[in-house]
Amino acid sequence: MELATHGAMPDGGVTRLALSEADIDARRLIARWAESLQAEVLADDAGNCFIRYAGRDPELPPVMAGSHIDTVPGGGKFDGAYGVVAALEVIEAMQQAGVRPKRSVEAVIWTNEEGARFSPGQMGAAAFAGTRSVDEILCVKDRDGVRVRDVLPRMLAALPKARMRSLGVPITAFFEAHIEQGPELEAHATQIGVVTGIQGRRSFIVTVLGEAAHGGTARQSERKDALLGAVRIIGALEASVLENESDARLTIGTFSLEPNAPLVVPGCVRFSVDLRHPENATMKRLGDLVPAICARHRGACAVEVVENANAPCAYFGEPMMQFIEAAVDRLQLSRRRIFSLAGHDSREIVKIAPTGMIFVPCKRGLSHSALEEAEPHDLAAGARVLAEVVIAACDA
Ligand code: HGY
Ligand code: MN
Ligand code: MN
Repeated sequence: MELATHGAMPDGGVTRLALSEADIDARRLIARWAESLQAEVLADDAGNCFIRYAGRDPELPPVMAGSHIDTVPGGGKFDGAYGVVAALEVIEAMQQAGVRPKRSVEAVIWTNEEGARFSPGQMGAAAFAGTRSVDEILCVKDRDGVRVRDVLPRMLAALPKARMRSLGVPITAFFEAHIEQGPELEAHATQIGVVTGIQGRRSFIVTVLGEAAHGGTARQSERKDALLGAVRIIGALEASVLENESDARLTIGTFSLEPNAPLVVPGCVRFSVDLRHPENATMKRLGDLVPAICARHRGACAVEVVENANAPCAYFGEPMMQFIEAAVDRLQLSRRRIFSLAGHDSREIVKIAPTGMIFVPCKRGLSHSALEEAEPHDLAAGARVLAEVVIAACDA
């Protein structure tokens, strides 16, 4: 709740975009919490932050647990933030119980999971996993032309006691607790979701280039109206991509037009296409349709399609799921396996270390909304499962 005050919106939602003042203030707050936990704060060149509780053998690769604290505009209090706070709770519980595990525990804040300001997301986790270069992510610009490299130093300067560490240190395992962001656990009155994997995602930026013209005089037949072109393309995307594909998800999340004036025929329209599907072959087929559909329905305009993310389904594997299930059973909580339709930093970390996710229910499955809600007893149950798996992995 205290974290949610950073970026709080009047409607109860949270807008805490990556590397914004709210994000920086939130990290300052977590660094203060770290001090009271007698834990050390570390950071890397991608802005990922680690709150480290040293183990008996500090040389062993740490067990990491965490998530992200950046949100979408008008997001909720729990998406991401829950996983970071739960990881801090694990450290606090160990510290208060006087438990010093064999391996160190690091609570992690991955930078820019949402990609709402600097796209695509999962930026910090991808840099840690080595799947995206730091140089590349530092050049990414937001819609005002501000680059990651222009704001990252401010965030690091806000953590003066943070010890810089190289990217991608070896880790024993990574665990992410997260709200489900879907209705399944609530519908089945189940306390814990043991996540089997994460559905695939492809995203594109489409630019429709027409010609600005006088809205009153330009002949309809001679217009290169970028808006009408974009509307035709989006209509065709919806018809082609979603037909007979009930598991497909298509989101046109950003849309801008120029010059955006009532009396001017729009000369340029830019919009995002976010496509998801739980099967890789179908994901590939549907994603490959996007450029063809844009070309076919562009009319008199030109169209440019740039694919800026192409992530196949990720799977956490049987051993990890059984490892988490054993912990849930020790705590005598109800559980079910669940496939994540939302993307997470774990998608990147599973490429380099044993990784598992723990879901807890959220009200009506709502997320990326001010209406996002979760019950304290569910959040606590998830944090206890996280503590169980972290301590088990520490002492394995
Ligand atoms: O988009 C997603 O699925 C995640 O919330 N970033
Ligand atoms: Mn999230
Ligand atoms: Mn999210």
